[in-house]
Amino acid sequence: MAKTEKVERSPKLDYEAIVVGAGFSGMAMLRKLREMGLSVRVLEAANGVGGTWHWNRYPGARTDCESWYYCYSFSKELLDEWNWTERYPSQPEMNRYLNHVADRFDLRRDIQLETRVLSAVYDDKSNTWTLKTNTGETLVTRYFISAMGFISQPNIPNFKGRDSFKGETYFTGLWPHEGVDFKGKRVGVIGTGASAIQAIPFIAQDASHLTVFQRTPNYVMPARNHPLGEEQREYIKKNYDDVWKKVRQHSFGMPLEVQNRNTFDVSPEEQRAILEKGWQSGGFRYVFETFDDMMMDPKANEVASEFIREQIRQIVKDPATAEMLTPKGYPFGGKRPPAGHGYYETFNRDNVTLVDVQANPITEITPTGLKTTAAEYEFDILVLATGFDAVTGALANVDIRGRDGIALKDKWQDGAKTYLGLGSAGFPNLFIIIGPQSPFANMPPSIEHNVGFITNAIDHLRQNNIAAMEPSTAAEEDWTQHTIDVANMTVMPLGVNVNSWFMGSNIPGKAQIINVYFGGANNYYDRCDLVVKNGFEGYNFHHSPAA
Ligand code: N01
Repeated sequence: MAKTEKVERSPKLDYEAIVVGAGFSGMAMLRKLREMGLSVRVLEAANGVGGTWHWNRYPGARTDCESWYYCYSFSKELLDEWNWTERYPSQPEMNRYLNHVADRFDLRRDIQLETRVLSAVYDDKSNTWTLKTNTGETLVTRYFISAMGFISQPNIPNFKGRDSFKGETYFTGLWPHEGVDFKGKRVGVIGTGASAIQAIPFIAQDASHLTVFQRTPNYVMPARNHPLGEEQREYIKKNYDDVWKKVRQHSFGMPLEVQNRNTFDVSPEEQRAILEKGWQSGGFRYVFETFDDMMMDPKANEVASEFIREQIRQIVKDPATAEMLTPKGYPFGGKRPPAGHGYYETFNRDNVTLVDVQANPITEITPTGLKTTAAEYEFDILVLATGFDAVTGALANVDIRGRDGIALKDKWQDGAKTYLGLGSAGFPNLFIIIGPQSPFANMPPSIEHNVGFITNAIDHLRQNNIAAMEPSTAAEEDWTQHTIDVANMTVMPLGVNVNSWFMGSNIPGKAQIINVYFGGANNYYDRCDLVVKNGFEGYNFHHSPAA
């Protein structure tokens, strides 16, 4: 019965839904759409599932959210049977987990690997999307769902002589599966963002010499990783209901205790003691279990920033190196703060040199290394840890054309415009999981929430025999303005001058505007839930006949 109905409603469709990407988002979406009885295909450019955790295999790669909430919550059985081994799981462990999910829920049969989507074009008459792939396929679908990830489009700067280096070159986000042997090698690393900060201590252990080329010093919080014992694991498993309840209520999607305390509520001595406790607890606890105004009030932020600067001066023995590693002129949080594992300590090693390429920029890559305006450096291996065209980059890399042939890339030239990060006016039935202007928070809960919203939206269309939906221009403008307004209440936009991907300013020529929502993941979820409850207010519906 259902089969006949499907054929009548969708005679020209290859699949009712096509999901692009088989990481956390794509797999969660596939599972839900299958549950609804839709025909679904997931197209994935990589040769395996896992998204970020498939690609980013550089040494030291691991999460900086704690394992017990950086995971899916949808299946109690999965939560019970999976045993996290560390506070912050390593890339191999995350990749094993996501592959386990693919097997456990029999997802692989609908996932097509090594297939990159090149274009997606909307047809107004049939309300369908036509996708073309690098494998030569043309596929027609009704619902086009981007699960391409928040931070997935590599940024490899166009250095003069970029391809002239005769040694080995690796980009952190496209790391070879067989690994890289640094033993006895002279290594150069360009970049000191989260990827480099994780990789540098590991590379330093093996390299004969490591030269780190730093443009902007980062504020690096100590992660303080540790193995998880059986007792702690069992405790977490028993308390999962409480974990997810707290996650849902937290502005960054983490089950951490809100302190209800501001920096200047307490004396300078108490400030120090509280910051010290956060610093010792490690990772994002320094932000979320200390002072609530740290990311809002520039003066409060300066107290937290200065505390970190003091730690750097204490850890790094050479004063000149410590000074070079010390971030100045922008607030903690102005760039996305990374969590380190012995990062600053690595600069006490004899085989590690830090080079300031802010003062003396890189002028070219040479056959033997690179040149800056001040000196020439030689190495055997060059590691580019130069980041990503985050949030909008993966979408811009596909030629997406909506109604009237308008390209998404062109529409977003002056900055992304979305409604709730989930879609954009003029692009009916394009649903984006963790799109631009969605919360910057612990990703898996946001992904599951977005997947739930999209599932509800598609269900609404099918139940009401509606061909397509898209955000209204008014709703999109409101949301875009709201993301700007809330960001302006925080210190994050102050990172615009130090190449922050939050602001698009790490990519030359990209619009410099806040790319993410800082109004709280919890508030965002409430808002989305209300939109669903109110019959998808803010959306326009197309009642034209289905293809
Ligand atoms: O990238 P980045 P990333 N000349 O953009 C430098 C997530 N993540 O891959 O700061 C010289 O942070 C650039 O210098 P500057 C996380 O959200 C999470 O490290 O622009 N240098 C910078 O130092 C993170 O924020 C984890 O002045 C150049 C570096 O390259 C996001 O991914 C782990 C340059 C790029 O740093 C991106 O992190 C890893 C040039 N022309 C990543 N161009 C977890 O722990 C760029 N740089 C979960």
